[in-house]
Amino acid sequence: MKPTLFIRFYCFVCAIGLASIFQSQAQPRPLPAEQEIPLQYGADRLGKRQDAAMQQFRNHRLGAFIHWGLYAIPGGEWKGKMYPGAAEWLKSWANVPSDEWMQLMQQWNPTRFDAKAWARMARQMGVKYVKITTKHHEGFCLWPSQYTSYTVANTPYQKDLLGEMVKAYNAEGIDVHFYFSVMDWSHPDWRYDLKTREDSVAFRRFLDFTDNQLRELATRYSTVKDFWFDGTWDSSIKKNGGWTAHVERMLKELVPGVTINSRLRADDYGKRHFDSNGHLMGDYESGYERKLPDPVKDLKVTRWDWEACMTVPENQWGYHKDWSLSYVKTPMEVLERIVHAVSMGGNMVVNFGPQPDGDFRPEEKELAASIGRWMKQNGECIYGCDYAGMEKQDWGYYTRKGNNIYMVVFNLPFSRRLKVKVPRKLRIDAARTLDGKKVEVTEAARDEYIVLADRFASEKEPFVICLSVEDGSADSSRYRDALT
Ligand code: FHN
Repeated sequence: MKPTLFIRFYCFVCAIGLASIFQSQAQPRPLPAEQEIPLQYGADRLGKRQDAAMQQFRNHRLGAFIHWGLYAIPGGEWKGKMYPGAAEWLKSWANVPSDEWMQLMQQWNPTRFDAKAWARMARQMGVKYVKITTKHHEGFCLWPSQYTSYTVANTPYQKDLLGEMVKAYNAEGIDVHFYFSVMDWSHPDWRYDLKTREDSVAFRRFLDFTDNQLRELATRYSTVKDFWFDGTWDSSIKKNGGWTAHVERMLKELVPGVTINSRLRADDYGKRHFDSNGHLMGDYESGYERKLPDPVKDLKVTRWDWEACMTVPENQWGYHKDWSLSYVKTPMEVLERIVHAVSMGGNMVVNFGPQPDGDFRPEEKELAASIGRWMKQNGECIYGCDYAGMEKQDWGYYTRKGNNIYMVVFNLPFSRRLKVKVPRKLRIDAARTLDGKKVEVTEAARDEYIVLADRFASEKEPFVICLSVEDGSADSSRYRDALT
């Protein structure tokens, strides 16, 4: 091998090796252009998508997740035993065979389901989009799919739940996103890996079935704005990077402007989310599940669009009867995660697991109402906002929209003086509350201001101060660095 070829090959092997070690963190640095390897199924684009549909996705910032399926019926309990793991995985925890699990369909009759009430609750919470589990790993479809009998049409309820939801959310001005699990425990052709020729043949049938279901969803519900894939981590999918690229293309042809999460994709080498050259596949990174970037160290996330999702108990997506089995976040903790995500240029999706009767548990209703009250007053610092480019301070988070920088204060110091360090050449002209009352701000040192938060001393919830800023030539001649 020629030395240059050898170096390129060596770099490639290192890149693949490192990539697989850090696979789950999924945030590699792109390789220098000259070291990139040719890929057939790598990223379709470099950098963020800039069209109107993507801009809308980004501006929304706050969404809700709905995990609803047969697993809501047992709610974490099988044959008298309570399983503390995620309720939507109960079939797997309790080793229930698929045909036995699917008997639950005979009990699926959510008589208290009221799509309009669900949509009102979402609007009052201030979410701009809702992600609905059209089909979770168990394989039960909330729409009357013609490609399987495991659908809502064959339950006592019969009606197209997904259709009702799409209509009701859209009527409230809320976008609908479709969660879709590729892994389908109910399908005889699903495979975790492809070890034999028979596996490959069966799995090809499975991929055709999945194509049909996706085409069906995209055409039956044409106002869908996003497909959010899950259950794509197994070797069988990683060996079918070409299929994942095809699905993204197919959906984009069927639904102009649709957005697709990074979880769908695998490249030619089975590398997921980011291809072997370090470029994001899909439209936004979707690896932040029940976790967030480090607010100080992980600023690389501001280079691509991303969306995080989180549960309210530690790890329950579907309805679980017993929330006392793990820590349950308070509304203010949930709020802090929402603000944190926006401060890092991401979206946040808060999960709800409706009861089998179609109503929400009281804790979820209370959570939606508290977040909604706060968003009504303070949504200006969330919607359409982005990473502010400011040094993080202990009192909370910054977000930014144009010349407004928002300070979202979660920890008021005893001094009530909030330090604001600005990048060189950024000047703060004024500070105000969101309802327009002046807040005192003083230039305290070079590139540093103090905002006096006296008037907020009695606040019981996080509060917001808006700084009007100007980029340009800050006059720092009054302050000079110490000569040491
Ligand atoms: O296994 C699922 C889980 O049940 C849930 O749907 C979450 C939502 O992001 N996704 C999977 C795990 O990554």
